[in-house]
Amino acid sequence: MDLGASHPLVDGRTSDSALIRAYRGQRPHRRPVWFMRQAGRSLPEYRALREGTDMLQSCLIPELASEITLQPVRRHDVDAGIFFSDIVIPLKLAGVDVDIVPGVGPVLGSPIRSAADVAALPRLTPEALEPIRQAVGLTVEQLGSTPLVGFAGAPFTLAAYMVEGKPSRDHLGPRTMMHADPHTWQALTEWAADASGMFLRAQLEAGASAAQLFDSWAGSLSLADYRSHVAPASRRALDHVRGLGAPLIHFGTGTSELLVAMHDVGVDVIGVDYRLPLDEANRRLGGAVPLQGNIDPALLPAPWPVLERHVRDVLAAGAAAPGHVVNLGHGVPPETDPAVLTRVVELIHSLEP
Ligand code: 1CP
Repeated sequence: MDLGASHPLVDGRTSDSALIRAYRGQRPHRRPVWFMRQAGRSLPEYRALREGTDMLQSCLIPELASEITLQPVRRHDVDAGIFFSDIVIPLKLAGVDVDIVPGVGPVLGSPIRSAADVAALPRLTPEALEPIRQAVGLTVEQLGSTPLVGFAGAPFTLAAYMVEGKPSRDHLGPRTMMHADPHTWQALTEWAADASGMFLRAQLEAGASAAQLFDSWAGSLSLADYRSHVAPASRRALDHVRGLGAPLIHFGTGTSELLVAMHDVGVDVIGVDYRLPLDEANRRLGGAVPLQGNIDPALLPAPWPVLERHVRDVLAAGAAAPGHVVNLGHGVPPETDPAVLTRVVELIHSLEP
């Protein structure tokens, strides 16, 4: 299965963009930049548009999701849009009782604790993903030569919410389950892999030019647990979109010790959080992997000269890698002044690539 002839990567709209060239390990005319969580609460126009519509509902109204995706691209002149959605959308579309509670995050009506709970999970169907395809289609029409990055949650991060039933700090529930009841754990992560894989595939087929797998909470795992109990499911999620020709990015936080294992599941690009300088990440990956990252979000409110020095340091460290896409080391904090993000983009675009 290939992307169709009218796909932006195939018809040439995005294939030569700075973003796609850097993801492919080249050095384009400017250092491309986008920000995780660039759409969302840091933007007044987002808050105005979302007024009165709950989070998951707004992801499923194609016109709304598309407009929210476009807002930061217009405002900041970033080199990519990130599709406005959420990692729990495939669960919602499968029929799982999940909601995003304001100020908390994803909450499940019935957490998954047993083999019977996993067996009772409803299956996601391709038809249920129609609002996602529509939203992506509307968005890429407007984006022109700016690529859209699609995304999904990795099976561990999704399973962490499903077992705990809500956000948690140490993810003890899922980390217990993978050892205490490995069969149930495997069935759960395979379910999550297929849901996320189908969600990724729907976005790529509808016009996204790259896809990022977020394993945001993988940093709570040991390397041994990651390799035995998590990596196989992440590989399975990506198997749904392998060979389409779109660059695949893998990102997590606190994953400095996992970078090689995260690359080994079969991705093109590694996203690095703010804890590890990019030259060291590049060294750990054998100098062979394009990198994305890793401006520390904590420095966004710092005085401009402090932030500017840090951004220049990130660019210098990223010059060591075969390709570098600038991003934050995690998402944009909601209280960020959007004018600062615009200024960071201007700075990066003004510097030698
Ligand atoms: O009311 C609101 O505005 C809700 C806040 C919000 C938003 C804007 C949530 C709830 N999700 C989103 C959108 C979203 N989520 C995007 C698209 C927007 C963009 O990036 O510009 C993306 C890529 C995500 C992905 C996501 N959701 C991740 C992985 C990325 C990361 O930040 O690590 C995770 C872990 C989630 C779960 C989630 N959804 C929402 C919240 C507050 C959380 C985190 C909860 C927790 O701390 O566990």
